[in-house]
Amino acid sequence: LRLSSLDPVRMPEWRWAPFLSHAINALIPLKPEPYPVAPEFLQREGKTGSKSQPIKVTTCTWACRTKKFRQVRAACVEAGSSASVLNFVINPYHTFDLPFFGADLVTLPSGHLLALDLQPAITSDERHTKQVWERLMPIFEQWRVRLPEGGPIPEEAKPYFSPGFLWTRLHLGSEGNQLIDEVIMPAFRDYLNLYLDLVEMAEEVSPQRAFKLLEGQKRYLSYRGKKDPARAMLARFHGHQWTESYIHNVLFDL
Ligand code: DBV
Repeated sequence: LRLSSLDPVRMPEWRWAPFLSHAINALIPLKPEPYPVAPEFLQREGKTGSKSQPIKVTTCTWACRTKKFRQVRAACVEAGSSASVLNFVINPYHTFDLPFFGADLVTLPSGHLLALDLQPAITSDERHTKQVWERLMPIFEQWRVRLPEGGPIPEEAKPYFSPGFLWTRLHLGSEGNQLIDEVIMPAFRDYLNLYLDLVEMAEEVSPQRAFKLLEGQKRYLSYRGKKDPARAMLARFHGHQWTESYIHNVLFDL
């Protein structure tokens, strides 16, 4: 039983544990404090599969806040051969001109879906994107050449991505696992290092600017909540009511 959002996520067999551990360790110098998460969302058990071969599902939430982060949260799903997911988002306070850090690491029976990005809160605004993208692009170029293209993403989603959106689909098995170790893990570290460096340098903006950033953050999170690709899966595992409340009151809660 998890009592606080800072308690370690304990899920044996969970594919993405090394990624969350890395991120938590990288956050320690920022003195993370617990982020309030209601107990029914800290840890939830469910079942999938068939009557004769049920599969146990666990969904856990790890979350914190820091001086510059309104909310850092990880949605962690472990459902054996059915699914293993880490969806990790860093939400900065809107008083800093910072993008979101977003990672979606998804293993399904059909393969791995892997997404990594520093996503803008406001688009078509050089002050918000220029220094981020200048430093992100070389990192993106370094890793994307080693990965197959993930394929098209919806047109309406494009404003919410950066040009450094790393997005791939990999097969299950040893080849995919090797790419996860040799490309996805170091790319995750690089994206997070860059992000934490941008955060360290960030200074508070004017109230006018902060208002604009807040509007942009709300638009982004409302889009993510409305279009959450995990909605159907979570509803199957844990029911519609719990899922809607989890999406709107925990995952995308601004
Ligand atoms: N995605 C979430 C949350 C998840 C989650 C909160 C709790 O935003 C998981 C879990 N993503 C998840 C699952 C799927 C995807 C797919 C389970 C598979 C859905 C399915 O096939 O049934 C990146 N994630 C996707 C897709 C994209 C992203 C483009 C494919 C969508 C599709 O094919 O319709 N999600 C997207 C993105 C970020 C992100 C860019 C941030 C970097 O979190």
